[in-house]
Amino acid sequence: MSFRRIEKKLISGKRLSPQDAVELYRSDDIFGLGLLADARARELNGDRVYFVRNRHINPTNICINRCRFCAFSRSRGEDGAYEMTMDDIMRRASECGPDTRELHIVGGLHPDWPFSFYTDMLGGIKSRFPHLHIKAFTAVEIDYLTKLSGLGLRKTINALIDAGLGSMPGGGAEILGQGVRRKICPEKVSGARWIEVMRAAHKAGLKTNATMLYGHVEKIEDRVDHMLKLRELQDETGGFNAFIPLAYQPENTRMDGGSRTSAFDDLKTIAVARLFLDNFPHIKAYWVMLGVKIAQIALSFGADDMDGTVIEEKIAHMAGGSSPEAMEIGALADLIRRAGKTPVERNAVYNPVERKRSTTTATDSRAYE
Ligand code: V47
Ligand code: SF4
Repeated sequence: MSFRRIEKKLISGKRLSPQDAVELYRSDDIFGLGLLADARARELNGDRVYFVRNRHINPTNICINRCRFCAFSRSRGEDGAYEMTMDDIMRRASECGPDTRELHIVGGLHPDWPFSFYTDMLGGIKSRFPHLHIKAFTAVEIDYLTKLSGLGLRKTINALIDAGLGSMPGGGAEILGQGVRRKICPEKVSGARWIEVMRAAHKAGLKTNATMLYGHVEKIEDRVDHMLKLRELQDETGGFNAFIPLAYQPENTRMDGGSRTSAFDDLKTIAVARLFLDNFPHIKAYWVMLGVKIAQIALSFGADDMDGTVIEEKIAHMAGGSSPEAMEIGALADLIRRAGKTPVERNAVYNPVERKRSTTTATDSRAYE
């Protein structure tokens, strides 16, 4: 394949076509691809790499969908099924220090919890811990909450915003094409519905992310088609903050076989995403799924965000993920610095956090020390 042709296209500001993206994926010139993607990331974000002090809460793993790739979910009454009480959730929120910026809350589609459980949870957290930004509910959960509330999509989203929802994570997207979805998550809402929910969320003023679960049964063309659907919605709404490729973790799932993704595939996916998703401000190297070392290398392949401290990650770890369950803030900043980039602590919606340098009023919103 000719990198020159694609390079020329990029230099002249032309968009990559889906065929270009497939071609880039098929190339084994990982260095050439990395250079192109890193140059693009630098145009957008300089040498800055973002991270956030956050904490995950997964209120329940009981889920009516039981996606085949998901080792986290259980049916009601099954071994390992759990549901947190409101007190359990509040205790976890209360454990966040004053510098924590974001709570990331996602869980299973519980068969019995009413809509009021979710609004009470948001309201309870916001009234006790107003400094915490709540990034919660995948588009799949929002679709389910719409059924529980009976209010329709727009009003359900507005009710959640009124209760304290600040933004939405990007989960549940998997591969948006229906052929793959039928094989890996037949009970889940369609890719078209996922897009519809995200469109409604963006129109209601919420920023969201978008993920892609890769490395299972999908083909390269399915990945590119997935990214094309995201790029088209982003052209329309501008509501996406970050694209997050999620490397499939194959253990304890209900899919036959499957192996871990290769480092080559992980880095190519980050790089192709950076080049093809030209309207996404950020590409996240999610260290939980990639492993810390590949996530660090991904910073030279177009990624400009490392997510955060995370704390109590369950979804990847129940599927055999071997990365740590949390990262210290200093260790994250150090990883970024050692990759030759500048660590920038951000809040949930990518504004740099102003940190006091000393007891004086001087602040430095860029370099993390
Ligand atoms: O929706 C489930 C995926 C997602 C497996 O938006 C799996 O900032 C790999 O979306 N192997 C939840 N992936 C996680 C998620 C996320 C994580 C971090 C940050 C953000 C963000 C979003 O995890 C699910 C599903 O797509 N998942 N099982 C598995 N075995
Ligand atoms: Fe349920 Fe989400 Fe797991 Fe699917 S991926 S089974 S919707 S928790």
